[in-house]
Amino acid sequence: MPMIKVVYNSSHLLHDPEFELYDGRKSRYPETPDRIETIKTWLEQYGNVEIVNADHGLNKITASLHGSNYEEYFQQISKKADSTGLIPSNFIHDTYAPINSDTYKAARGAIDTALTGATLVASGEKLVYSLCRPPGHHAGGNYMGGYCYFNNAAAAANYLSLSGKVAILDIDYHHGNGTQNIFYERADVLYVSIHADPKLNYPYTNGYENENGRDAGLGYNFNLVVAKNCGIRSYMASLEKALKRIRSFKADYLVVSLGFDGYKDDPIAGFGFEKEDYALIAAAISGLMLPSLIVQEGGYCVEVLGELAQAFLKGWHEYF
Ligand code: Q9C
Ligand code: ZN
Repeated sequence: MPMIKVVYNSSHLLHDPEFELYDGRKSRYPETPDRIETIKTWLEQYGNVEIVNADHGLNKITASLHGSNYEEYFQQISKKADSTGLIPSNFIHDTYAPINSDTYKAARGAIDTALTGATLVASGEKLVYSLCRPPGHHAGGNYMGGYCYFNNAAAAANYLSLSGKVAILDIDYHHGNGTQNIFYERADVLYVSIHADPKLNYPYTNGYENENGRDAGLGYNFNLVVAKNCGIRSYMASLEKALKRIRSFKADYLVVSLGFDGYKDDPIAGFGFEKEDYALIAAAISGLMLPSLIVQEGGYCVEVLGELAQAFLKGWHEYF
């Protein structure tokens, strides 16, 4: 395994919601700080990685992605947050984006983590892994939801699009409705996602296979639906279709929205994947031979996340 730069930012620790709300009932919030800590610690011990701290001087780039009102508003309400963490507003899409007093700072750190990774890839690194938390792919141009506040992968892709064509491959269990929303009318950034059926799974409103893009972006959005617990064999068939579309697009850069919620024991999701399956998935993706940024999205079976990340990096073929 070559040495891989892993971008990290400790401000995610500040964002630790007390509970999740669904139908008026409280339950444990699965998107916890130890998710990222366990991946970082595991890779430091068992992976050939160099930990790089996120650069915080990159904030102008968010403004063009979400609009300056969005960031300003988020910063203001973070200051006023009460104990429920739920603030109804135009920007908040569902009850899965609780805001406490440090949420803005943590989310800002996550997007900086992605952007730092993107600057490294733009300057010649072949593979960088941004340990973003909170995750981002459910955050759209003007909404938060699904544990996501700023769209980290979209910010990275948008940055890389200044230097070439960018494909985003989203392999989180859930459809990245926010990423789709941000690039839906663009032809220079291709969004390809493999996810569980939105009729039965979050985000429900998007992720259908007939959503192909609009105007200039028509044909540059590609959704592939697979069944819950489908297993690696049938998943690989969809992954091959996804990779074929990316090859025909002739991308210069790849952004992988990497969720580990396909793991068989994930508490809220699951494609029935074994640990080693992440190495197979990575091997297939690395066959694209593109300079790539991996952006962490979901994955909630905390005790194995380090091993899943290690398997993924080990499976990524060296071509450099
Ligand atoms: N009680 C990501 O994986 N709803 N977000 C789950 C379970 C929200 C997942 C309901 C799922 C959001 C980044
Ligand atoms: Zn997910």
